[in-house]
Amino acid sequence: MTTAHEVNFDGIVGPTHNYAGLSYGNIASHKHQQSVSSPKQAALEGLGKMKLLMDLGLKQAVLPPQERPDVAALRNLGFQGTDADILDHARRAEPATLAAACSASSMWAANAATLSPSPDTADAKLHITPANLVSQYHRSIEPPTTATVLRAIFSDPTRFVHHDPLPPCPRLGDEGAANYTRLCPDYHTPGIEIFVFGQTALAPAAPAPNVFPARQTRQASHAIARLHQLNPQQTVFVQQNPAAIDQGVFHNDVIAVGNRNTFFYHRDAFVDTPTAIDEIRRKYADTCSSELACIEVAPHQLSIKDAVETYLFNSQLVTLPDAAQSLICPAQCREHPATAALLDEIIAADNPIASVHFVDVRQSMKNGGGPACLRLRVVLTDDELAQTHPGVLLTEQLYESLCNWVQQHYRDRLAPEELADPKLLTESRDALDQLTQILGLGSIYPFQGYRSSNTTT
Ligand code: SUG
Repeated sequence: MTTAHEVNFDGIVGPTHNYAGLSYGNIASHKHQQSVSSPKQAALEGLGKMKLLMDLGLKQAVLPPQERPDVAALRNLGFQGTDADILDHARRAEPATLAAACSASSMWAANAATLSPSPDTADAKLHITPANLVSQYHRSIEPPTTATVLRAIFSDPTRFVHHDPLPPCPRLGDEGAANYTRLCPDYHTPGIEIFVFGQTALAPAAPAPNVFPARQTRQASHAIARLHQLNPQQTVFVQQNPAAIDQGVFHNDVIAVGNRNTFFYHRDAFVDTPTAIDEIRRKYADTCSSELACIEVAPHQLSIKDAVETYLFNSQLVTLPDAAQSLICPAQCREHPATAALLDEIIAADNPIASVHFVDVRQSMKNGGGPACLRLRVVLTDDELAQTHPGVLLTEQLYESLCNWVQQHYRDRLAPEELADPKLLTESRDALDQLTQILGLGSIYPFQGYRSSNTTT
């Protein structure tokens, strides 16, 4: 019999992790702009979370960070000279552009792509579409390398279908699996796929003055569902509540999470939550011949503001080897009395969530990225897993190598004014060069193709 697994692919935090306040609508990013970061601590926190999941008996994998500073992106904006000149010119002319070219934002792998697993697609293949991430410049430069990495990891064309990112325009803004949830009785059986978007139909008109524009459009969500050959009876499109977006819910995974037969969400997550939940329940029952467990949090139990502050819904909801489900929560949830009390209630109640594990990913949280943001879920059958590049699958040995690699290459602290330091560029490239060897991925970075006359000496 076919079995399938959910494999969490976590983005490794890159050596230039910093706080630049780049993300409009992301409260944590705004609040911490210009503070000093610790790339080393951030990367070790991320690896610590991956190790916890591996130790819990789950399948865990890694995605390499992108090449940053992205000198080629700065060159495309007209900055000229050697790499060191370009960094210096950008620093003086447009520090925010320099910071964007240095962002380690690919760590938030939930935004890397949308993947529809083979039990759901008409051709029974796994479909992959990298997100175009057009809404924020610093993220819009991620898709080419994301596509290269995903193609290197899932290289078998008989099992994996790679689509190009959607055309990069605001009407088709796509932020990947952060706005997507799959529910199913078991990973290898057909499930329903929920796409959450943030704008009204045809004309994404100017938002009201106090409302942040959403980052995922209805048109983008529909396009992905068509490309992935999903059955409309197994697909649900839901609109995010603009008032929640306005309070910092810039992706749906800040206010809802689902796994297998369980959907955990805030009552104010969607425009018309009762109707959305009715459709989700009905399509789940029709597709899966069983009942969905819905765990709804009401505003009096937890306000949207507190949900955004603690990132409760940005927990990972996972199925442990004994079939019980567990929430992997940010440590902030334990430190916030109302959220901690709510978690106690959820564990005690009659629902599939049986336990909670807390993880400390503070460096990422300060940029608005919790445990769920850091991972891209990929459902793979045994056969597909066997065809996946093995070098990225986490083992004890790989974990040790990656920790040593971070210790060797990453800075303890990085201040905003250090981003133009040509030594940071050299250090980062050296680190990434070594990482591709550790992961056995071959050359995937632009600098590995043209590291010659133009590089800093
Ligand atoms: O896109 N933060 C990311 C956080 C992404 C969170 N992902 C999910 N919710 N799935 C973003 O807003 C901040 C970078 C800075 O300000 O330096 C940033 O890009």
